[in-house]
Amino acid sequence: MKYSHAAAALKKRSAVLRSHILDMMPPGKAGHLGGSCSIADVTAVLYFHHMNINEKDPKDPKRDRLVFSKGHAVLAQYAALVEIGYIDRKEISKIKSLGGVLQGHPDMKTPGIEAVTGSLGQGLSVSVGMALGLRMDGSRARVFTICGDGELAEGQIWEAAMTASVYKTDNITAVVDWNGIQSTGRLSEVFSIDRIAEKWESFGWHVIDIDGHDIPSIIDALEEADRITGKPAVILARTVKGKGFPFAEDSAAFHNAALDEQQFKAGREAVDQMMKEAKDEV
Ligand SMILES: Cc1ncc(C[n+]2csc(CCOP(=O)(O)OP(=O)(O)O)c2C)c(N)n1
Repeated sequence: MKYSHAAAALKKRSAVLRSHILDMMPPGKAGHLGGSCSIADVTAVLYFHHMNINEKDPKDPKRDRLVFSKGHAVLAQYAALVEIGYIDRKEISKIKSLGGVLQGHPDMKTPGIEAVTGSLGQGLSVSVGMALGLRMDGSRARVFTICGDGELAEGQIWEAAMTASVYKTDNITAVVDWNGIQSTGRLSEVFSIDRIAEKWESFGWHVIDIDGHDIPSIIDALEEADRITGKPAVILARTVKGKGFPFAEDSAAFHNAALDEQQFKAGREAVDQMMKEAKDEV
């Protein structure tokens, strides 16, 4: 598919994010490759197209907030924060080391990180609180929250979903990274979560169902979510776990794994191919 110039530029951004994610996982160092790559395209559109951010000030009160409720996938967010310039590129190789700015799960010491997450289920509650607080302050800032489909097994997600709906929280948009796999296998085998769209609808949310790797669809979905008033919106982003790295795609094996030398090399080749394709599409 030929993209518009803006969409092609975003495709290139998501290739760069995947490149940084790979660099956070040199051979022998474990990391959450699968869930970071499934959400990389959504992350690129949010930071480099949709959200209002101040590149000079990660704490600008007017900024839109992005919370990774599925905190283990924060590599995608770190990659974007490096590109924005909030985090020094040199921190990439220091990830998960003592004194490093980037830890395995999100911490508010890291510039651009809005909440401590990693214990699944909590980030949506934090985000609803943020959204209500911003509204009370008369702020026009919006809150975006990335949830995993496996994470939807957490009861707290549904308490937050109810709360957002009761309080007509229309300045929050949740994105469910619907890759069909959690840490140990497919949702259908580990803990089946059926009728996801109907669940959100019955909790009072406006539901948008998209291909979570198609940049124009992501752009349109975020714009649709913005237009919804009087209720929160959720984007169900159909994705592929490990997207972009053929050896890791649609597999639970790379949920949190260390690559070997050969896989890392294959990953680098995949990134080079992604960059080339992104250029060809412009
Ligand atoms: C409360 C809690 N229970 C268990 C875990 C361990 N854990 C980390 S990731 C994960 C699976 C998450 O699956 P999903 O939300 O689908 O994430 P994705 O596949 O997109 O990476 C689990 C069970 C955790 N982090 N928090």
